[in-house]
Amino acid sequence: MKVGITCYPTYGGSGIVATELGMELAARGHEAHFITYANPIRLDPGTPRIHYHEVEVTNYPLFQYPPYSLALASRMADVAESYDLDLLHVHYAIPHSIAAMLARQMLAPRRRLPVITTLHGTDITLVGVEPSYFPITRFSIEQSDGITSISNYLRDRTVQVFGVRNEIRVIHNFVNCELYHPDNEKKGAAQYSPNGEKLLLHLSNFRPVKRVQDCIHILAEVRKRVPAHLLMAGDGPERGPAEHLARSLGVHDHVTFLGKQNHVERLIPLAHVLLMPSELESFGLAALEAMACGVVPVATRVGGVPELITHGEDGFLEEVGDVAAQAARVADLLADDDLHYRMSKAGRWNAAERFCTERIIPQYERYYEDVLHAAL
Ligand code: GMT
Repeated sequence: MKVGITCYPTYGGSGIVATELGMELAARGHEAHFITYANPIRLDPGTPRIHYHEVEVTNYPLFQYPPYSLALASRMADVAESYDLDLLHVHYAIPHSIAAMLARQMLAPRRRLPVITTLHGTDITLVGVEPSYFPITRFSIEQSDGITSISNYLRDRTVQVFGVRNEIRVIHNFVNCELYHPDNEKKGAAQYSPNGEKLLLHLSNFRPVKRVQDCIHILAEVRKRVPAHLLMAGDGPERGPAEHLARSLGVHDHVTFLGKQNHVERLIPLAHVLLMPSELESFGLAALEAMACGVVPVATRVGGVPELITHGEDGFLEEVGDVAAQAARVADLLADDDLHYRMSKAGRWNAAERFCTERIIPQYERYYEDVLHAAL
């Protein structure tokens, strides 16, 4: 199959899923054509059967806002025609889905071009419910030839909020378990904690929904019981306030802000525990990547997270904002090697058995077939 993929190419779960999906499809013999404004961060464009088509947005003094969606639609139509794409698979509803529909319409006199939209989370729970985007988000869901969502939670929420009637196929996030695997020796950890403190890790785009400052409070609480060092990987608007908080709580020497990371598969296995104190997560890709690496997640009981983490078995789930409870779980894990070992093994098993690429990618392939046949 020849699949056109559009996503946000910078850091963020939806772009990561789209990029890794394209790479996996290419590895399975399909052609993946990325149509984006920049090379997606985890994409190696030198890979066989991976193509990258940049969207250039020409500006003009008349435009207060450069019309990216129109440039994207034009490029999608052009690439679909030139490379004879079978379908467009867009990640994140706004504006990718609408641009894809315009491309579909542009080609309609000559050929079919089915559009599949994957809903990731904030496109529904935050952006989509904004009054200015609500009607067009609903329209994009209703008019897509196929819709997938990354959790049962997100599917149910979409139906409830938008009242849409078309089928939404749930295809969970996935992880490449060969690339993401445990490192029991954790030798590389010494560069961050020369005194041997165990590492906690937070990995996100530092948006308010991630409650990044909770990580700093958790570290401060944990350190009252057990020595620990916190790695903060990623960047975004909440980084400055988190750095400030670390200084005011007197723990700044025990936190390293790493900024955006290109090879998280090398970083994650160095940690013992992943902190994911989010206000909402439709799934929680970072927790899945951590579990594949044998790192135990301490997270919040929100959204689709319970579809991934079983409380007390392969991670802990606490209430949003309950920093004391989350810190107590972290301290228990750091202080009790047997507990950590059991949960780490269970997490790796869960990731490999239920969410590895071999299980999930065929679900996308089957869905593409279903949509292509339905479109005939
Ligand atoms: O929250 C992020 O990391 C960004 C966001 C996105 O759309 O880029 O992530 C969402 O998609 C991820 C991949 O499908 C999910 O694992 C995240 O749970 C989801 N984030 C939220 O729902 C807040």
